[in-house]
Amino acid sequence: MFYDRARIEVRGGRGGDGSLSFRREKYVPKGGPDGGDGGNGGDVVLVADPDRRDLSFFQRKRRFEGGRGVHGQGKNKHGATGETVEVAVPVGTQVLDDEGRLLVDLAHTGARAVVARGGPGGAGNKRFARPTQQVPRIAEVGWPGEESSIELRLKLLADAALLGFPNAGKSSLLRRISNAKPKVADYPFTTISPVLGTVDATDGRQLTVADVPGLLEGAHEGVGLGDEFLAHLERARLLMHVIDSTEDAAERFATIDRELRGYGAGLAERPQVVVLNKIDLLDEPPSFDIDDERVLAVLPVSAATGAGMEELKRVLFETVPDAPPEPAQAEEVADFLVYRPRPERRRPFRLFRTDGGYRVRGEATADQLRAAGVKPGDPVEFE
Ligand SMILES: Nc1nc2c(ncn2[C@@H]2O[C@H](COP(=O)(O)OP(=O)(O)OP(=O)(O)O)[C@@H](O)[C@H]2O)c(=O)[nH]1
Ligand SMILES: [Mg+2]
Repeated sequence: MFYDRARIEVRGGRGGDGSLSFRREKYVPKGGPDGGDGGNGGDVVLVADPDRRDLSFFQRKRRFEGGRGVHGQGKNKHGATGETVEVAVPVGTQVLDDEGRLLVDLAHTGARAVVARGGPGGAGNKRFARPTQQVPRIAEVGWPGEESSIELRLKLLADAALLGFPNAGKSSLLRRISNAKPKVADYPFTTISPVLGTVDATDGRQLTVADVPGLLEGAHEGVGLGDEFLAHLERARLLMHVIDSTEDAAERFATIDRELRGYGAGLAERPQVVVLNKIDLLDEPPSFDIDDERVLAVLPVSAATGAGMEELKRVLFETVPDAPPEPAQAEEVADFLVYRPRPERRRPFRLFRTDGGYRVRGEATADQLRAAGVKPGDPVEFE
């Protein structure tokens, strides 16, 4: 089973607490405050990994949490930052927030996106020393990390994609030209999830081709297996439109073309190769005259006998447009399609640990205090 969607929960690590400590040295009767700061919590980062094929991993694991920041200690020792948790996702994964808005597109190998930042560490009591308060008996508690529920969606990254009516012979063709072995049968919708195959040229070049479930009239509105699979075509630079040549090819071409236009996202402008399959069933070569600048070639073939396969491969390598160049620092950047400023990370209130309990500066509700680590029954004092 191929999974192209997943919903996961991510949470940044909690910041470490600041330390409440006083210097103790021989011959120094009253040492000053020396509590160090807590370390920041670790982030959760998605990384586009070419070895991941789909999102099935997230069927088993749905929660990811950054490492906790280490508490500060006496002698001004600051706590270490919590561990960054890297989560591998397939190249081509898009990240959406819980309202379905696109946040990030991890379209290149090595692209990274922080999806939950760790919470800031708390300040140690040394920072609260003032001329008027030389014995600060408070240290700040570390802050919880960001938390959110995000949706992952995978769009296949194939150089070319096969599309057409059910039963046209798309899977049979992919079996012929690539290393993939999708199921073939004489009923519609044999293929119910996309399959990727690699095609090798004699000179060592390689291309990936996607076999996408069959489309019907109205697919862009959800008819048949619907528009989810049209989304997988979005990233293919060449469309290979497969038509059963025993059918009315012009009519089939026009129907599928309407679906591409209806779906939008530039599919109707994509260059195409029309593949007239099943010529072994015809007495005469198929005729399909088309004057359309998107159609770069019309190829009569038979996936059953293998006729026309070498020509099909040759044309494929000739016509697939070059991939757009990878960004110079692919390891560093995710493609942020939508810029949205992060919510302000100022703490709504400050929470301190005291000798016996907590002290709150600012306004805080009971829920907020619980989220910040205060347990029911802990003594809390408001400033
Ligand atoms: N005679 C003949 N039959 C073919 C040819 N190509 C495919 N078929 C048959 O057509 C039927 C459908 O083939 P598939 O490859 O499963 O078609 P598909 O387009 O992947 O179909 P869906 O996955 O249902 O969309 C099968 O019975 C194939 O054996 C061909 O060139 N000649
Ligand atoms: Mg199929």
